[in-house]
Amino acid sequence: LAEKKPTVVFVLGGPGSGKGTQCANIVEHFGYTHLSAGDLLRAEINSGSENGTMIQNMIKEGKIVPSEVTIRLLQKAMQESGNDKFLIDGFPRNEENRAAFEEVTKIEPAFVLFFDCAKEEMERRLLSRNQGREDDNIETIRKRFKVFLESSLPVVEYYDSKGKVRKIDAARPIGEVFESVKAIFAPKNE
Ligand code: UP5
Ligand code: MG
Repeated sequence: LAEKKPTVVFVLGGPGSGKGTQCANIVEHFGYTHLSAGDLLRAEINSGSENGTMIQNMIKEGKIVPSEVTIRLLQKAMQESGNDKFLIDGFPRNEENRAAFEEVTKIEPAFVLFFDCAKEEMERRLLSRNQGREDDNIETIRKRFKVFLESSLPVVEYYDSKGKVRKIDAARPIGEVFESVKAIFAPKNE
């Protein structure tokens, strides 16, 4: 018998749209393992890996790290988790990420959760986060927005064309956003 493929939900949205915040809530209620591609890359920098400096420079510029690096970290985290349900947060960020993940893992997402939020609101959130992220300064934030619009939104559009996008208005308070998220994950009862 073939091994059962894991369930993957991609969680996408602009910088500061609330991906990490909402994923923490989903984990508590629905038993998924949360894998933030950005967190995995930051951990890789801190581990002193030979790729660390390259990753750090790319994050500082808001650029997308080569797929092979990110996919290797995601696969390793999936294997080590022991779970078979994953929220992949902040990945895929461009068409090449998307195609490479599918090619390497043969996994297609069950659906894509997309947090829709105005740029002004995202900028406000990032500038007041104060968690010492090297990319939370106005110059890098502007670069992150540009990359999001040019490279990441087309991935959302691709999945939308396949009917896989669940779009959430993420500009509301955290609890209200989670009510909408819950409605997507909860088993439907008539
Ligand atoms: N907050 C959250 N929800 C709120 C709400 N509803 N109302 C008011 N405030 C709210 O939230 C951001 C802040 O807003 C927090 O202070 C929160 O309390 C508040 P958070 O949940 O952290 O938002 P999130 O969408 O996760 O924002 P994040 O900054 O993590 O998004 P990015 O997509 O920019 O960052 P990520 O870590 O995914 O990527 C960083 C960089 O890594 C990228 O720019 C890129 O250089 C690199 N990267 C890759 O190269 N490849 C990848 O695959 C992934 C990342
Ligand atoms: Mg995040």
